[in-house]
Amino acid sequence: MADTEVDTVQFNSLIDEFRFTRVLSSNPQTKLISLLGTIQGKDAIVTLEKTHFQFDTVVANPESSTMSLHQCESEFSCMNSIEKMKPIANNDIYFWGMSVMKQDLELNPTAKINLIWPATKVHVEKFDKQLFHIVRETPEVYKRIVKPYIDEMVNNGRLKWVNNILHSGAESDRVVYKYFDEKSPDDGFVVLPDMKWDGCNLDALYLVAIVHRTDIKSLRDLRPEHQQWLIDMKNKIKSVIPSCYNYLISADQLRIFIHYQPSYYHFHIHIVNVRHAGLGDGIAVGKANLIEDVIENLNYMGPEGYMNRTMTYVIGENHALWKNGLQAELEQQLKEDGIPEPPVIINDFA
Ligand code: G7M
Repeated sequence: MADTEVDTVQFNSLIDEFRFTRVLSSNPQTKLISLLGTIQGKDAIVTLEKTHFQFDTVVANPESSTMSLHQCESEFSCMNSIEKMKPIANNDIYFWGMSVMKQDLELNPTAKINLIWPATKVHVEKFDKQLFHIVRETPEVYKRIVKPYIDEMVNNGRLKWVNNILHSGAESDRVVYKYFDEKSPDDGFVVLPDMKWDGCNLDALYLVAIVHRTDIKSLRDLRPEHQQWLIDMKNKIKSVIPSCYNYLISADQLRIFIHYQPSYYHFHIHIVNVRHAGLGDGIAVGKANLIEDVIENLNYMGPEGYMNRTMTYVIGENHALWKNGLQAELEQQLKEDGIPEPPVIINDFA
């Protein structure tokens, strides 16, 4: 089978073989639930996401994520698709109840299913419920704690999916835009739908731009000399992406940002419809850095760029960096800042 074809049979049978272990996380706001289970004895993570409603909206042709868009109020538009209704109550001018809506695998699917199999410990820890903290990463903390972790992550096969996209034609039928000039191969990049996006509902548009160069692992590696490269990439994205979607989204409706810490240490950029708010912490401060701000910040940094900056971000207790030193670092930082430790709360209700 070519790399670009989706192996429907394999996907179906893997989902059939999934044996549930426990719920990793569940979010009623984003309508997402992640389950841990096993398939053939190996850890598997299934994430289910209820799809958004359609109403006179733009639906991309499921065969392609780019040009073939149609705008319609069809039998699947939200009001037209109501098949059954059961009232719950009413009061004065207020009425509420439940409904069953018409579903169709191509035109109005119920949910998007993501499977990671075999899932590594890092995957399970990322999806698992956990407490989060705000921590300051100084340049010294970066060198001592974070850099060794990145070096390990880059060499442990976690970037296989990135290399598959860049060099082995994976997801090539979904690529929205490719820039490559033999004279400057380092400037090359590929834009394609992020695996978080169903590729249909433009309100939830989520693309990822993956660069060809391998010397930039994260925001930390950006220096003033990269500023023009970032500007060019941002301008290409803003010029091309609206045209890929028949200008139903405009350049100023693209939220373009970079995660720190990212999950994958090969430089990539998130491109999301500004209307899309249901992304959990993915677009929150303490994680997402707008590309415009990054470009601007490079004006005020020395030649070492982000390497000399203190970065403040959110880290989960399951993250290896937390256990590898950021927890101890945070305790030290709070002490140095003179922030008192919280009182020990004794539960004597028992
Ligand atoms: O947090 P970080 O900046 O590392 O985000 C990486 C992004 O890559 C996330 O938004 C993922 O949903 C996306 N992503 C991860 N994988 C494994 C894939 C993949 O195989 N294909 C595509 N298209 N996107 C991916």
